[in-house]
Amino acid sequence: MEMLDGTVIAMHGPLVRVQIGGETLVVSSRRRLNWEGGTPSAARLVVGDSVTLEMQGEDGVIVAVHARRNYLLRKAPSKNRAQILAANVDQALLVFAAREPVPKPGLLDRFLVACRLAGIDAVITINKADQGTEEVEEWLPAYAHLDNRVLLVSARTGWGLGAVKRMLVDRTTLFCGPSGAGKSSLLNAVYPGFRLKVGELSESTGKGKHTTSAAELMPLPYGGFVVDTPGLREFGVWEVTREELAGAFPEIASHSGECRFPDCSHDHEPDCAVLAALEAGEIADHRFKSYLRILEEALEQ
Ligand SMILES: Nc1nc2c(ncn2[C@@H]2O[C@H](COP(=O)(O)OP(=O)(O)OP(=O)(O)O)[C@@H](O)[C@H]2O)c(=O)[nH]1
Ligand SMILES: [Mg+2]
Ligand SMILES: [Zn+2]
Repeated sequence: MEMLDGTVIAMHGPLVRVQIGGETLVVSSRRRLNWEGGTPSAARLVVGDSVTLEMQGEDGVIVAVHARRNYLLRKAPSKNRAQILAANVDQALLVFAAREPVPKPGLLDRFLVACRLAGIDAVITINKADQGTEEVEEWLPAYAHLDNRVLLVSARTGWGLGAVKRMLVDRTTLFCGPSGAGKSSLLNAVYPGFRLKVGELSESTGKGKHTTSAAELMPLPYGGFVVDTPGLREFGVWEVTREELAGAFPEIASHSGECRFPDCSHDHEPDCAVLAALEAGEIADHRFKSYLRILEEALEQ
């Protein structure tokens, strides 16, 4: 029996598209997969998984999944389980529009927390800079002091795309963000050969219409891979402890050692250094609100 290694590039229901060397194959997978890194709680194959196939002539079946280097997960919408968005990525470009669809810093904060928990570098990418950046300028400066890169770009005019292209070389990059932010447009702009479908915004709501329907891993001609993903309306952070959450907000973490109580939740406790920093304007209000909301949801879970 010939065994081959490959990478999952797309999921089609029960069928899996796998890249093996220069070829792609659509195969099925064994019901009982050998999860080499230990069986994960959401034991499903995702884009980016590295797998072993048992070949029978031209046909193959996935028998094993190599240990994941990392994976980005969220709470599945309206269900109490985790959903893995992709595995084995080097970085995530969190794509938001400058004006339309209206960028929500609260959603950005959730992506940032999830990336940090997953050990994936996150790059804040504000697209549609051609629409004007007045609105994002109200809250974007709060991110300049964190350890994430911030890019302002326009898929339409090509502005700022040199920096994006340079980041992508020889790495695997996940593009994620709300529907209509321009993830597929950005990918087409960095490499027109992708010819990805791009959608209009809804006239009544100004939101995207979920044009990209499934995650897909694609090779770049100059080295590296990108993953286009469907727009996410919401992002629940899955199973985070209070300490982990505070650690995922660098401006909170840098003060939390000075609170009176070692298990301070930075919510109401006396002599809380984080609340003092908030009061002093060292922590942005909207970032602190994000922290409290995610904390509240984590306690409910
Ligand atoms: N003005 C302007 N419009 C843009 C820009 N980039 C994308 N758009 C428009 O935004 C709309 C949505 O773009 P898409 O690339 O489909 O957005 P998406 O993030 O892939 O959306 P989903 O696949 O639904 O998640 C399209 O009408 C694009 O033409 C830009 O830089 N400037
Ligand atoms: Mg798209
Ligand atoms: Zn505190």
